[in-house]
Amino acid sequence: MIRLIVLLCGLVVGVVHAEVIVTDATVRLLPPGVPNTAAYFSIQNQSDTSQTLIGVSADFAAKAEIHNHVLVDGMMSMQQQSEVVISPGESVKFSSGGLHIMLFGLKQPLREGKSVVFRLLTKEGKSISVTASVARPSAHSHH
Ligand SMILES: [Cu+2]
Repeated sequence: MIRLIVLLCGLVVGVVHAEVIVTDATVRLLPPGVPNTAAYFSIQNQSDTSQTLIGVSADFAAKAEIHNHVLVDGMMSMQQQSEVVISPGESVKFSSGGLHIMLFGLKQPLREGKSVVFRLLTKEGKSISVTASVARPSAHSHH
């Protein structure tokens, strides 16, 4: 339904179209008292130039960072990423076990079915507002 509305608005506006599109945004619901969580989404660069994610801002958390899972000496660990380049026409998926947005110090408990808003910042000067729905992790997901 949301996509349909966006599509209709696009038709009305005509020439204007979003250059960077974020879809399927979710924030992982964790048991009460767990202060940190992660956000996942797909991001598509429909512009003619590379877009470089360099940061996140989230009012509902004390700190937000771009993270990736990396293998170090046979152990999976998380590392903050200073930038994630998305080439023209390319899509990048942020998902469990890979790239993700790390949210530290939630200021209030997340509620299933609600949504939260954060902003992705790019080196090119874009600030992309993302509305993410709070969802339980699926059975096979791990951080
Ligand atoms: Cu992380």
